[in-house]
Formats: sequence, structure tokens, C-alpha cells
Amino acid sequence: MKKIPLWGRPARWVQLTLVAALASSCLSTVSAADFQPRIIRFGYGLAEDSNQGRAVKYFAQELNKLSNGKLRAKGFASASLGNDNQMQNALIGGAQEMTVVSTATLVGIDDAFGIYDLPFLFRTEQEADAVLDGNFGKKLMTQLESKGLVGLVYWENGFRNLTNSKHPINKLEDLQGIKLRVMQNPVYIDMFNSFGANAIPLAFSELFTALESRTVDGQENPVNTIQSSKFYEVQKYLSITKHVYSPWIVLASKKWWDGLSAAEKNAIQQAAVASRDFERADSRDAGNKALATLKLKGMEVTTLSNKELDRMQERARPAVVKFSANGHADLVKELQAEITKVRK
Ligand code: KDG
Repeated sequence: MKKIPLWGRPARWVQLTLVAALASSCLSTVSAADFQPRIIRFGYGLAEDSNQGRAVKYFAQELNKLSNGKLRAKGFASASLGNDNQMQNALIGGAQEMTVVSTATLVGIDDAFGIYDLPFLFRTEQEADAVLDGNFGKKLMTQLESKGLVGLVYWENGFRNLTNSKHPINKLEDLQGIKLRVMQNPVYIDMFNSFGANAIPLAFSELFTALESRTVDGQENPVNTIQSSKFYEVQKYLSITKHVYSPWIVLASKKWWDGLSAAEKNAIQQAAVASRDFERADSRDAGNKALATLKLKGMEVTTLSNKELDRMQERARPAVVKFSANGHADLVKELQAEITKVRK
């Protein structure tokens, strides 16, 4: 029988055993020492049964898995922790850990975020994904850190359309005198006033009541939001304009974030990226079905012609020039160059 030198078999077997023991002890050391049990209050403005709510749930499940159950995100829907601006301030103060808000509501903290509200910027979701997830979108996110916020990923709110309770909107002139709720953001106010509407800035959390009481005649949002917020109950007319592609941004409190371990930050970032991909797919799938549902709910749907959309774009030009002139000329040029690049 062939003599196997003692150093041969035991050494290899011992090596494999040692490696396995070391690996498992390293993993258990990392998971034990580097994940503290934490509850993460994740506030958001839409209903629990919405694309936003489903994505928060998905994020929480992913993070639970990645942290062996130690990092537990709890979703708080329907602005129960406050509206977008109130939640941004709660994060800055360290009173809340996470939120997802419209980038349009960040202009009070960093007015450069108004750039995403310029009309007719993106033509497709794919263009938006490429720019938002690329250097341009990341650069804007990094600027938030000096304000006490950590930008993790962008989600999709979607292309925005008009609804109102007065009459169908088929051309610019139909907007004349319509009291239109807009997000609290100068680009939207200037844009819709230039269309002849009476732009009324209002937090999303107050919108349904304002529509129901006829304080405002109309509003503008993606079809997913129109459906999940049940605006069809108080709005008769839907006009497809896709005048702005609206991102959401997932934020963490920097005060809280700086106290996390590298492993915890990595797990949260991984879960955020996974939730971004889930949310975009879910939003697009739901968006394709929402229009049929809104018609079934009794909304009268019209689609503005390219000629009318060109007129809207021309009429909104002063709003774009004004934003540019407010210290953002280079940023606007940079974004337009990025879009041209991805369009090729
Ligand atoms: O928390 C609600 C926000 O996501 C809100 O900004 C959504 O598009 C929106 C709007 O019209 O306010």
C-alpha cells in the first residue's frame, strides 16, 4: 500500500478545516460586531398600497436579509411622519433615519435640485435612469451631504400628467384660469403660470382635501400616483402631457449615517440599489395598467398633440431661462450634454 507521507493528507485536510473555521468565525465576527440591532423609521408620502409603499417594503425585506435581521426598516406611509419638507428636516436633525421624497421638494435645501423639474428634459425612462444613476445624478446627491442628508438612490415617480375637475385640457388655452396645485418649487410655479394657469404650491399631504373641497381645480402627477391616491374620485379629466419626468430620492440622515459601521452602510446601500431596480420595474408595470384603471374609474382621458406640447415647451422657456440665470447655467448645460450622450 502506498505510504502517504504524514504531512500530505493531514496537512491538506487540516488546511481545509482551518479555512472553513476561519471563514465562519470571520463571518460570525462581522455579523455580531458590525450589525447592531436598529429600528429605521422610513417615512414616505404616498399610500402603503402604492409604488412608493411597495418599494419601501422591498427595501426593508432586503435589508433584513442582508443584516441577519438586525437592521429593521419600518415604513410610515401617507406622510404620517410629516410631508416631504418636514421629513427632510427631521433627517437633518437626526429625529428620523430615512425617507423617500420628490427631488422637487429639496429646492429649499439645495435649489440645484430644481433642474430635474425643467419641462420636457427626458423623453424616456431609460434616459432618466442613465443620467440619474450616472455621474451627474451622483454629483447632485453628494452635494446634499453638507446639508445633513445622504442620498442613496433615485426611484421613479414618473412622467407627470394633468388632471382637473373643470373641463378637458386639449390645448394651452384650456389651462387659462385653472387653479392648479403644484409642488412647492419655483420652476413649477413659473412654468404653470406661464401656461396661463393659477399655480398654487401645496404639500402633497394636503392635495386630496384641496381637490375635494375645490380649493384647487387640478394638479399634475404620474398616473400611478393619480390612481394610488384615488384622485379619480375628485378629478374628472386627465390630460396626458408627460411634461416633466419626476424622480424620487431615497435619503438617510447624515447624523445617523455617520454612526453606522461600514458593514451596516454597505448593507443599506445594497438594499437601496436592489429597491431602486425593483421600484422602477414595478412603477413601469403598474403605470402601463393605471391608465386603463383610471378610465374604468370614470376619468375622461385626452392626449395633447405634439404641436400643443411644442407650444407648452416654448411657453415654458422663460422658466428654464430664469432657473439657468439663478447660478445654474453650467449645470443646465452639463445635464443637456449628458442627455445628448445617452440619446446617441
Ligand atoms: O411624499 C410625496 C412626494 O413623493 C410627492 O412629492 C409626490 O410628485 C409628488 C407631488 O406631486 O407632490
